Amino acid sequence: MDTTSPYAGWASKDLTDPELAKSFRSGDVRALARAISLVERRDPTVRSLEESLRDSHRAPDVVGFTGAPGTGKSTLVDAIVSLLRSEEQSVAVLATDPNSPFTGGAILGDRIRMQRHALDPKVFIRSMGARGHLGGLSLATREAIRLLGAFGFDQVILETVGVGQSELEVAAVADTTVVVLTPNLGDSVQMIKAGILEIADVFAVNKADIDGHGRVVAELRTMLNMGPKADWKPPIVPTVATRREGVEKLWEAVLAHRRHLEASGRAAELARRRLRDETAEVAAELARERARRALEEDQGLAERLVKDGTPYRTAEEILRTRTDN
Ligand SMILES: Nc1nc2c(ncn2[C@@H]2O[C@H](COP(=O)(O)OP(=O)(O)O)[C@@H](O)[C@H]2O)c(=O)[nH]1
Ligand SMILES: [Mg+2]
Repeated sequence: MDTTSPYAGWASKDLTDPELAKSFRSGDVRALARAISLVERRDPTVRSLEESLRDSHRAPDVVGFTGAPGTGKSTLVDAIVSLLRSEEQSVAVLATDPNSPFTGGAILGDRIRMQRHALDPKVFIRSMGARGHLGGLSLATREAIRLLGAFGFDQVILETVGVGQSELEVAAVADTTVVVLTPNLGDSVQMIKAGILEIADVFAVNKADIDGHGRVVAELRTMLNMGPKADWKPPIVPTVATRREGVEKLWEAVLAHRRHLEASGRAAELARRRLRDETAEVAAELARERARRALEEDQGLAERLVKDGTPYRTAEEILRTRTDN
């Protein structure tokens, strides 16, 4: 069990919300939802919550679904949720939309589609938006995943909306990334442009009930064969999400990739690197906050900065001399 915390070592102010931690521990899903909102807002309360949840830290398995809008990601995820529930596994779905300033209620269509699971306490579905934080979504997503693990979820599924740099960042949070394509050639062109093919551990070629499906699979195979030899060759799984066809095979492929990560030692390496990256991001966030506050509170410092025009020196001075956060 890894209890390393990106906030460890930072003096935390008295921001504890014991009620929240208590409800969270008792398995109150509203406490979980609230904690995720705090994470999204970058609210410092999360730090004390993290401290009080240290002993229940548990890293869940994370699989990400990415691909152009309309390829059937939500339908596939919904089918996988059903599959996991039939195995008595608990599952949380985080739908992330880097372009959406809205949270909680965003991606309404997806929420409606997955409503069949709405009354199941072992299923948690939640969307997260970026709220204008550059890179903030992947940080918030990582923290949300940690909360979901502490809450006790076995599996976490990420669904990203759209294709772009921020989707890649979010996908990098997952242990296994499933790229969803369809017989629509436009999708694959978009994917290639966005560099999304490279991040695929598994391909789902969805809408196998539509013409042109075989051609996309063949193209993909050719493309993969042209790439450098790697120790993992992404399997290509045809699916018809609406009829739940191929979904078990798809999940099998995800599990096979997980076993590969474990067997090759990559899983542990990835976990370690992620925690380090996250800690660096959190440190940057805290330092930025500290600098902003110092320049607001210390007029002398702010004046000197304007007079000398030395942001580096001033930043270093702030980091050296101020210890608050
Ligand atoms: N024909 C066909 N339609 C599908 C399939 N999977 C999903 N769809 C439809 O494609 C549309 C977009 O699906 P959705 O899951 O919302 O895609 P997302 O935007 O990638 O999450 C919906 O109307 C689905 O019913 C499939 O396998 N075959
Ligand atoms: Mg969707």
